[in-house]
Formats: sequence, C-alpha cells, structure tokens
Amino acid sequence: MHDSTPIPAARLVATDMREVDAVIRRRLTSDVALVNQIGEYIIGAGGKRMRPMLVIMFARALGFRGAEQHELAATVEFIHTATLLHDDVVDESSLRRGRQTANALFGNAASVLVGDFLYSRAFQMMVSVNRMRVLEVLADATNVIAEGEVLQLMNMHDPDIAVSEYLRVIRFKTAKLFEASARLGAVLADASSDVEEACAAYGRSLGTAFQLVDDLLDYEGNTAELGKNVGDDLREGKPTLPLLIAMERGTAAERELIRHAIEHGEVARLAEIVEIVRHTGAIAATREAARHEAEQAAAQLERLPVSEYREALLEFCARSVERSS
Ligand code: GRG
Repeated sequence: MHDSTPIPAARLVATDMREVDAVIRRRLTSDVALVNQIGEYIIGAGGKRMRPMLVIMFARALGFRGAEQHELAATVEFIHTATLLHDDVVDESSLRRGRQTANALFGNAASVLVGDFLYSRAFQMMVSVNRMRVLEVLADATNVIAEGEVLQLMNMHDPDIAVSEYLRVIRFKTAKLFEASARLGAVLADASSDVEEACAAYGRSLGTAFQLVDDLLDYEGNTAELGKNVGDDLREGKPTLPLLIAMERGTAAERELIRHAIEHGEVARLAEIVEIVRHTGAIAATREAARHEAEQAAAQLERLPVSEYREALLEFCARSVERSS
C-alpha cells in the first residue's frame, strides 16, 4: 500500500547535510591552532543547522542538483556561527548549545577574532560559487544583521519601545539570514524573480516566528533543554514581546515591576516576572504571533511545485512554533 506520510525534513536531507558537514569540516581548518580549537569547539557543539537546511530544501524543491548548494549551506552556517560568537561577547553570555560559551572559556578577544575568521572564510566560500547574485544576497544580509544588532543595542533598557520597533529588530538580526538562506536556494536554481521573492518571504516569516519563540522560551523554557540560560534577555534589559505584552495587560504595580527590571537589567525578581508574563497571557500571545508568522511562511509555499521538499518546508513552519529548544 502507498504510504503518504511525509518524510521528516531531517531524514529527507540527511545525505545532503552529511555533505554540508564535510564542507564545514574542510573549510574550518586553519594553520592557526587557536582558530581550529575554537572553531571546532563551537561548530562541534552542533546546533540545529536550520539555515543550511533551508538552502538545501529550497534548492532541491526547485530542482537544483549541484555541489554549490552544500558550499552555500556551509557558508550560511559559518555566518550564523560568527554572529553567535560575537553576540555572546556582546551579551556576556555564559552558556550556549549546552556548553560554556567560547567567550567564557577562551576569552572575549579570541571569540571575536575567531568570529572574524569564520565571517571572512564565509566570504571566501561564497566567492568560490562564482555568482554575483549570491554575493549580493549575502553582502546585503550580513550588513542588515549588523544593523539589527546595533538597533537592539539602542533599544536596550528601554521599556517604551513600540512593538513595531521590536519587530524591526528581529527582522534584521534573525529573520534576514533565514531570508537569505531560502533566497539562495532559489538563486542557485535560477528561479523566476516571483518565486525567488516567495522563497525570501518564507524565510523572513519563518525567521520572525523563530525569534518570537526564542524570546518566549527565555521566560517559559528551561535551561537544560534550551542549552542556554533562561532569563538572559531580562538580565540584559532586552524589551522583548512577552514583556511588552505583559506591561500592556498587567496591573500598574506589575507594569512598574517589569519597567524597573528592563531599565536596570534586574533579575532578582525574575520568578515574579515570569509569573506575570504567564498569567497575563503574554506567553500565549507571543506564541500566537509566531503562529501567525509561520502561517504566512506556509502560504508562500503555494508558489513552489509539489514535492516532498515542499512538504518538509511546511513541516518546518509548524515545528518552529511548537519547539521547546
Ligand atoms: C558577524 C555579520 C556579523 C554580525 C555581528 C552579533 C551580531 C552582529 C549579530 C547577532 C545576531 C544574532 C545572534 C541573532 C540571534 C539569532 C538566533 C535566534 C540565534 C540562535 O539560533 P539557533 O537557535 O542556534 O538556530 P543553533 O545553536 O541551533 O545553531
């Protein structure tokens, strides 16, 4: 009997992802021992590899067959890893992917510099694909990511930012690389500009949903499952959507407690704040906003031919909303 159960995304792209890992290993090497050590430390810790999977799944969904997809999938993972190394220094984080952060173990200078190595290695890799459009997509994306991080810095400790401003930051700092990854699959496959824009819109919405869930897990999740410390966002004074909604819905006293915590990066009353975020329904409302974004991503898939890759991309939308790590 024909089994119509979709193949889970991870199994569908397993062979491609093994090839991506081989490219990552090959491209990670340097004659400088500390580069190898820190590169191996952070990349070896794993990660979900979502962005490389997007490159592969869109390239495959649009009929592309060729080695460039593995090179570009590894490229976006290097850019992602460079941003994590830099971000953990900026945020003074101590836990990532269930391990001590590279900055905690090797120091800030080494972390930033190996981030620079990965970022510049990514540029060598994208050049090797020999397509101007690929360079354009990734040059624009990395520039916007950096802007997003600066915008976020400007919003730090400000409980009065508008939701639209918060959304702008996450479109820049997180969704842009998802968008670029999806777009690259379309670029490789020489898709029409309409289809390329649909792929990019999918990535943008999925990335936004992904960050919304990331932000709610900082209040709802647990450290062991997440592999990073819960409450970090509040410690840094980040006014994320769960807090903005809780302030809007809470009593005057609750609002004042959250305002003070954002302004001072104060986590002494984190348990109370988590409780306010929960009982005002701010967690549920944030997940609902993520669900709405994921639905918008899913709608873009109508522009792609029916395939098991398209099914897997649909499954990604649901998983990004329901995830707990
Ligand atoms: C080097 C281009 C460049 C810019 C530096 C620091 C910085 C500017 C940008 C940081 C942007 C950033 C860290 C956004 C958050 C993205 C995010 C949700 C990271 C976690 O992604 P996961 O969960 O990580 O996919 P894993 O561990 O699964 O790979």
